[in-house]
Amino acid sequence: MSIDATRVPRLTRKGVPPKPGILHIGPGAFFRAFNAVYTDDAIQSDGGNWGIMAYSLRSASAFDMLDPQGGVYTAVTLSPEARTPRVITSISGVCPPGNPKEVIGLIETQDIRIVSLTITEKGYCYSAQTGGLDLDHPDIQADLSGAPNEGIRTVPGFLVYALKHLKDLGRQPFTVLSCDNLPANGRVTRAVVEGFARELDPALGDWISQNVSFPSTMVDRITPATTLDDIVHLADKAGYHDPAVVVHEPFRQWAIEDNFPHGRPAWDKAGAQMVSSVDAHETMKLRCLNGTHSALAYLGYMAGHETIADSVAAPGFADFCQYLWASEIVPTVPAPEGQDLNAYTAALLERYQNPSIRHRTWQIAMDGSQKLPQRILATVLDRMAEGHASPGLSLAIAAWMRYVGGVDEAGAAIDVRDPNAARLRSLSDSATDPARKVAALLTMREVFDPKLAQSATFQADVTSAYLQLLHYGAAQTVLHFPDRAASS
Ligand code: CS2
Repeated sequence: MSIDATRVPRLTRKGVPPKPGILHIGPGAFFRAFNAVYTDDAIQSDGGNWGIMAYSLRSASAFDMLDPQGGVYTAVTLSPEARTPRVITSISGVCPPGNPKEVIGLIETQDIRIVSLTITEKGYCYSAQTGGLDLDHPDIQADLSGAPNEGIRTVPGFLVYALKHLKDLGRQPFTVLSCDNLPANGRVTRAVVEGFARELDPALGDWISQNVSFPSTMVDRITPATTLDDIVHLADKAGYHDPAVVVHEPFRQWAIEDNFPHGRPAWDKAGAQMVSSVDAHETMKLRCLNGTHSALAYLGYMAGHETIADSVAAPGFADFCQYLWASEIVPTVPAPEGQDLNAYTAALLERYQNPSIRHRTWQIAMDGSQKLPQRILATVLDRMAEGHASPGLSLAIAAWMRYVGGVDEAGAAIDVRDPNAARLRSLSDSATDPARKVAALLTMREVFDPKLAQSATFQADVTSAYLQLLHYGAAQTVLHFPDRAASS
């Protein structure tokens, strides 16, 4: 399928873009389906110079798609019944990738007051082991040794060079707003930014610590990668070509710590919850949604399902999900004020079942080594501290171990995308005996807390789940859960 450019014209901006106040790093599909939509709503309801300059340190794809359209694009809401397109105009402009010096200059001249981020877990170069910046990361080492005009590879490096520039000019800093699925994402961002700054110049580290605000946020909207089909559908329906179109579910939730010394858009008028702490929202969302998403991604992929909707439609998978929430996850989650967790998880299952959302298990399976700790292992650890086993989550972990082994149940190769893919594969290949494979993978310190890695019962639970997956396959193991888990 391809687009006939003579048949439909390209989407272009009509009217003047909003004056910018935000620089957003990581202008991928999630940002376009979430941050830019909330900001569009906020500008429409309350005005303000809060347009967004979009920027990627390295990737040209957003620039190539959005720049010819003057930054405008279409966000399509996919409900089970309808596809509803809406043109989003909150992006003021798109910076070409690279050119960090120019972008830092733009922060100064355009009076950018917020730099927001959707850079995925690995973009932070955070080490959970040290609770700070991963100083062994080769890109961090490169950024620490180079000047900004020689190219910046990491977001912590970019933020520090930008803040240093403002400090040197005697200007006020910007607020840094992390919008990634990490617990305490503001505190993590502060830790890596201050860590980088202190390596460069301790006084800069102190200035950032005293002057820069890093509110934490909880973000939620299911946004599968755009497909060619989505682009064609839109061209047929709306009569224009928009390669930057994004598709997303109707649901959205944004909880934000209200700590913006230099102002912010009226995101509250767009439905965002401005709160004093997002910790409870974040734990709820990471464990209930992302935890089961990852469980469904590995088990669903191994069972041969392409999407989350296909997985939860298969026998036993929805029951397995319900079991995970009711018996293992929700008991560890403190409810945010005014939130009923049973209603929350019931709504989650409906969101997963939305047949219009074709969210690939392979997409969610990416970067598991960066996701498992906060999505699944933190829950297992909390349960262990109370003396409880987690057979369902152990099955999800075993499915991840099967997945990173790189071969599916039909013997075909899996395209494992993970910054640690090579190490995971070699740990998996280091033994033929399944119990030894599990033991080898448990030595990944970036993934498994020593309390888990050294727990004989946890290791036995994961090994027994791994053996079941090996002998019966994922579809049968899920279908007969928890009977087989109890009998093994
Ligand atoms: C998903 C998330 O890709 C993934 O890992 O679990 O992107 C998920 O769809 C969002 O967090 C939903 O808000």
